[in-house]
This record gives sequence, C-alpha cells and structure tokens, in this order.
Amino acid sequence: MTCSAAGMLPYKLIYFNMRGRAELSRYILACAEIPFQDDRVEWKDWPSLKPSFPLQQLPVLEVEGVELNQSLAIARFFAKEAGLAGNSRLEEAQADALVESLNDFTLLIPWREEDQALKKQKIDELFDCYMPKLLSFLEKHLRDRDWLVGNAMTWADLYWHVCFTTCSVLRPGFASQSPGLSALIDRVGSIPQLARWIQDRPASEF
Ligand SMILES: N[C@@H](CCC(=O)N[C@@H](CS)C(=O)NCC(=O)O)C(=O)O
Repeated sequence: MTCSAAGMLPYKLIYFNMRGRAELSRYILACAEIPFQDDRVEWKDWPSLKPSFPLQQLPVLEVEGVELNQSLAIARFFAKEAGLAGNSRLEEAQADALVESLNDFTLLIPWREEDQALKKQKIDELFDCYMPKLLSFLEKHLRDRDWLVGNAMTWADLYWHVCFTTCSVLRPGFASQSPGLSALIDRVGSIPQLARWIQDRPASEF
C-alpha cells in the first residue's frame, strides 16, 4: 500500500512523521487501496526544506507535476477519487460541512502553548464547553443510521475516526456517552484495509 521506495507512484504525500493533518488523506488512500508515497520529513531537516514548499507548510501532495497544499483540499481530492465524497451534490456538501466542523475543533486545540498548566486549562475548557456541542451535532447527523451522511461511508466518517483518535489522547473516554458515535468508530475501524493501515502505520502520539 505505502511504497516509500517507489519513484513511479502517482501520488507523493509529504508531511511530518505523525498523523496530524495528513492522516485523513492516508485513511482515504488506505481504504481505497490507492498506492502512494508516504514521505515523512524529519523535524531536524525541516528548517532547510521549509522554504521550498507552498506557504512553507505541510502537508503537500505532489501529483502530475503539481504541488497541492492544504490538508482538506488534498483529502477532498482523494475522497472524490475513492468515491467517498458523497453520493449527490447535497451529500457532498453535508460531508464537507462535517469535515469542516471536525476540523474547526482541531484548530482550537492549543498545540503550541508552552505553559503546560495553561495548556491543560485550555484543553479542559475545550472539552467541557465545545465538545458537547460537537458531539450533539454529529449525533443529530448520525441518528440511527450507520454513517454520518446518506447510506454509505464518506470521508466525514473517516475524519471522525481520525479526530476521535487524537481527542482520545487528550481526554480518554470523551465520547463514551455517545453510543452511536462510539459504534461508528468500531464500524470504521473494522474496515479491513483501514485496520491494516492503523496496525502498520508508524507510531506517533498525534
Ligand atoms: N491550513 C493548513 C495548515 C498547515 C499547517 O499548519 N502545517 C503545519 C503542520 S500541521 C506546519 O507545516 N508546520 C511547520 C511550520 O509551519 O513551519 C492545512 O490544513 O494544510
């Protein structure tokens, strides 16, 4: 699946050695069994490489001689290829809205706060005040169905799994009162191609 040695693969996804903002794309690629080069930049090499990338940030996708930046644009590009973007224009928009809503939460996490006490306080506030709203919004979408949008899995379900994994590091059990969303985690995680990816991927905290 991930072929870091092969120079002929159509997709080179460049990011750091962590899940972070590349993991949603990696999930989509894994589910659809689309081969890609999983290029991971070491932090020690980043200062010298940084100026060569668009907006000097990662992830970046190299495809057909084009450099594509922005993690969600990259993931949406793959979701369309994989048939995971939604089955109608409205479903696509619903999946987009869910992905953006999940992403908004990740942007509020004070990743760069160096004062550890303040960081914990900010994270606690986020989980106490913002997360209940997000969980209730997701539950309303899911209702008693198997997937967040329509009758089939979309990239929104995959992003829920990605965000759940990260949020569980920050606050274990944060979604334990949401049985439907917890079941969705199991449903997504038991997709064989994805389970393989999760088992084989390089370990990282975030
Ligand atoms: N909106 C961009 C944000 C990209 C971003 O913030 N990348 C971070 C890693 S998550 C980065 O490149 N940090 C290194 C730096 O800015 O020097 C996206 O979603 O791709």
